[in-house]
Amino acid sequence: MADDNISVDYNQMPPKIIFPENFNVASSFIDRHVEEGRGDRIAILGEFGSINYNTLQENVNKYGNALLDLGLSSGDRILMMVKDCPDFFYLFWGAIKAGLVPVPINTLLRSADYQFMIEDSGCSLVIYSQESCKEVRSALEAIEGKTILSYLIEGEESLDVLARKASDHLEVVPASAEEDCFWLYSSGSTGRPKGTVHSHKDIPVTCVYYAEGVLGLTKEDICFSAAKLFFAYGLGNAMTFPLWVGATAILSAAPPSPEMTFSIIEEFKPSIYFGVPTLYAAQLQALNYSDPDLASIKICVSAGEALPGDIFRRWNKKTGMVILDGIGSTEILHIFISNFPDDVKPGVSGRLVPGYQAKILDEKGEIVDQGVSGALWIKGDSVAKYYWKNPEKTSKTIKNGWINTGDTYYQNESGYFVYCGRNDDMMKVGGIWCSPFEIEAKLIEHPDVLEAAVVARADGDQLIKPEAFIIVAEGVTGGDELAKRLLEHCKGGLARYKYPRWFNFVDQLPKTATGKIQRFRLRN
Ligand code: 3UK
Repeated sequence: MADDNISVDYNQMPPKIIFPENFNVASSFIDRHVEEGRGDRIAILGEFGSINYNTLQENVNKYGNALLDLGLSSGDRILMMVKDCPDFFYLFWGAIKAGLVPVPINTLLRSADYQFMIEDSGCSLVIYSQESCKEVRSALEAIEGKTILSYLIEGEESLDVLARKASDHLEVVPASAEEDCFWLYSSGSTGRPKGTVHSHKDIPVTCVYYAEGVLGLTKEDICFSAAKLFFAYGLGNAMTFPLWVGATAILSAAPPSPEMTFSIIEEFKPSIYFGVPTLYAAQLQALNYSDPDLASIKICVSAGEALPGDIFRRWNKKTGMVILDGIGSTEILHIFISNFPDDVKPGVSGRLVPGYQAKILDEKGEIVDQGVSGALWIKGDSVAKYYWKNPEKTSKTIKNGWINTGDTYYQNESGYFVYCGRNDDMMKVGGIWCSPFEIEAKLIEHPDVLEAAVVARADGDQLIKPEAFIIVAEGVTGGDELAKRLLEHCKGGLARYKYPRWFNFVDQLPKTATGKIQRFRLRN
């Protein structure tokens, strides 16, 4: 067995990870703990109780067998619109162990988004939670000429029912470190989401470089992520990181809110808490009238969007804790530039995580001088191999192992990386992508709207939200009444977080000579 297992030489800097020739990542994250005698330790914790590593392995095997019993074969994709629950683990790892490719999908999307992803991925199976049932079913119904196999994850006639009847013995399907393992969909400002294909090795790389290297995670830790498992951020925080070191993950399907996070922290006592800036801001407000016991937390992490220095300082004053801001991406899988427990600076993304390389380029593709901003490119062993069915985008974004993050950065005089915004018009709202084009398209659908432009605007907490500038149709008057109707219209067809927080009615929009809206001129 020993030669089949991954080994890490921690004496080297960055640690050197040695993959056996035959490597399926499910062996290291599921089976290894049972084989090494940690089967009785708790892997998952929540309202549903606690699940140890023995039970985890047993269920992973059952789910893997249930998938194979459905007739799926090597390399088949399984889309997962699954809320945070133990079955997410069973399905994800059962698929990988059986040689199938799981694709976790944002559970907050709408049927048109799901329809695109189902068709684009050419998936063989869709598994969804009850909460996503309506949107997923209407997406499946809209697909013509092909019936895609689909199951609820739990309940009557669900995958869970099939799994309970399946064998709990499953041989791991041989794979290799470089082979396709799982995908995540990443958003673009124009165009459609892109299937980002990750290899087996990418998961352990993020665990060794960031979870162990920066956070110093050990098997004694209890991880709690407010970001859900379908984000690369949550997938690492609440699943792959704890499963790598044999630690415990807390799961909750409830939407993150200050009350939800505080009650989980008090009940389950995590040692590491992973949040996003908007939630830290909301928690700070809630701390004005509540006094939860946060004493179990050793480390607070923030990612998904830039953490304003002010939120860092207020959190520190109120709780006595620092927040480690770090930037990660779906393509790089997790955080590659970060603050460190012994080196924290408010308002900067931090230093390179050992194992990754960075370069900042000007428009000509030349490396800029220190202090000058440019496009941030990253190289490292967790970078996605390619975008599914998108060779053009792949060759533009990933070059010789280097990937263009799409972010503008400079390195300050002390060598810290400072975030200056995106190179495109995309914005992050509560850590989730939001395309101005998509909101504009929705607004323009409304008969009272002639033209619309949506830009990012910082609210009172210095957090980004969409703001709309609208030219009304002839004979229509702009104002609060219309704003209210447009708000309802947006909420009707877009994911919950994608609606303008401010409406401005204007006579003109700034345009280039070629008629492109100059969004940067609308930002203030
Ligand atoms: C932005 C940040 C400034 C930045 C992610 C941690 O967010 C994650 O992945 P996504 O693919 O988005 C990537 C983009 O989001 N961003 C993320 N973190 C920060 N900007 N400061 C930050 N700390 O534009 C980046 O290119 O959704 C975060 C771990 C894994 C992830 N996938």
